[in-house]
Amino acid sequence: MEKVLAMATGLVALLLVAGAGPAEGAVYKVGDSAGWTIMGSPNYTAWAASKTFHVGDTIVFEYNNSFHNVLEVTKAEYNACNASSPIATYATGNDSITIKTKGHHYFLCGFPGHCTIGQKVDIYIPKSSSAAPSTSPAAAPSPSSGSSSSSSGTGGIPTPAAAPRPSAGTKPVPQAFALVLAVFSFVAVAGGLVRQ
Ligand SMILES: *[C@@H]1O[C@H](CO)[C@@H](O)[C@H](O)[C@H]1NC(C)=O
Ligand SMILES: *[C@@H]1O[C@H](CO)[C@@H](O)[C@H](O)[C@H]1NC(C)=O
Ligand SMILES: *[C@@H]1O[C@H](CO)[C@@H](O)[C@H](O)[C@H]1NC(C)=O
Ligand SMILES: *[C@@H]1O[C@H](CO)[C@@H](O)[C@H](O)[C@H]1NC(C)=O
Ligand SMILES: [Cu+2]
Repeated sequence: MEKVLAMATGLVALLLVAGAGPAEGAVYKVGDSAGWTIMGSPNYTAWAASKTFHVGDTIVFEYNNSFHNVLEVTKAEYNACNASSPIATYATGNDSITIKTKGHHYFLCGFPGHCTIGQKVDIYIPKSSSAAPSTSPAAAPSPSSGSSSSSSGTGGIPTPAAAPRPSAGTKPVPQAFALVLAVFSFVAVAGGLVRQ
């Protein structure tokens, strides 16, 4: 009986690991159809305000890299349109950037004059975003969450991980949980076989 439970748990856990793929973050093209440009003077502040970003979402900058680039900068540099010492530089013309932390993420075009006339965007994820998980998805798995996973695993019923949330930020947690569960279950099965 214990063996069957453990095997069933392991199967569920493996399905969760395999099925965690589709629950990825949303992808937003900056400026939507306009892309990353100064043509038509898109209002990127208004564009960003129309979205609700979450940790794990990806923003895509599409542009002709003969005329534009993407620089991640500090708040002060963003406000001043100062492109002299960016945190990161992107220049492929098709740059996908996954937002891994809460707070502000400031981007501007480093071509002369472009930022000043509005080619800048602040991707902001409120600290209060996705209040459900108490542990930050961006943080490394903590020892406490690991032990709670294995102790709940003794019951053989994977309750919390069974309902994947739409929010991408929670993805790594159930995936890690399911992996722990799978390993635990197979160990349990192996142990049961030895005892028989
Ligand atoms: C862009 O949109 C924001 C938010 O809607 C607004 O406050 C701002 O005045 C707009 N900027 C321009 C240049 O129209
Ligand atoms: C960028 O613009 C230049 C000049 O208009 C053009 O020759 C080039 O093909 C464009 N590149 C892309 C990738 O669209
Ligand atoms: C731009 O930023 C750099 C580095 O933060 C700083 O040294 C420089 O004085 C700034 N330039 C202007 C015009 O504010
Ligand atoms: C940008 O890259 C994505 C995938 O990485 C691709 O689907 C898309 O067609 C690309 N866009 C351009 C304009 O190359
Ligand atoms: Cu530009």
